[in-house]
Amino acid sequence: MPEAESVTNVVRTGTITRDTTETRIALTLNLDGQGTYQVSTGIRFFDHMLELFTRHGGFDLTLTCKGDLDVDQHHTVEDTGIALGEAVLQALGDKRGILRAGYFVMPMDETLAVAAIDLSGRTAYAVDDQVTVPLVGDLQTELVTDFFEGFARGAKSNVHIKVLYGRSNHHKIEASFKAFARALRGACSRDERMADLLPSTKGLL
Ligand SMILES: [Mn+2]
Repeated sequence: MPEAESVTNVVRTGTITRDTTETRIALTLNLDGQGTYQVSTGIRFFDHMLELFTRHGGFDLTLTCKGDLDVDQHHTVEDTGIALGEAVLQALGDKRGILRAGYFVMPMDETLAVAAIDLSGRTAYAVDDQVTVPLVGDLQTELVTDFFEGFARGAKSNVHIKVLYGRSNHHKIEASFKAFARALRGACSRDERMADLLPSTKGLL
């Protein structure tokens, strides 16, 4: 029997250009990458989070965001989340043959974070990062929730993040992004046994 044309070797990428009066974003995400990145948002700690997201997810990411940081960081962080989610959605196409849902429990020294993702076609999010300070590095920490909300909207997905315990606020945010990356990596993974099937009984995702 001739070997069927397989989608399993196809590299899945999404490219998003998103221009508004608040942010200008250019982004290419490869879900089947090597963890390489070139990220510039103007917020160094946020870059750090997106870089380790890329490495832990096994993705490749090039991203520039020129946002209205003279207002504050809100638009930059939220819109980056939306664009990243849109890139995932684009890269996954009709979502046939993926695991669809994923979770990860990520320690970082004294901190433990849990992430769970369902690429369900529906938007919902719950974020409890236990952060107790307004700034970590140069990042306004309340925007961590806005990032994950933006991603959930862009990817039409359910995103749940919870830090169970920890002391360092840096670690709480970092463990959240690492758990998120690895949960997403799992959700996007190919399901070899059900390679041609949509992972839903509804017939649409
Ligand atoms: Mn760090």
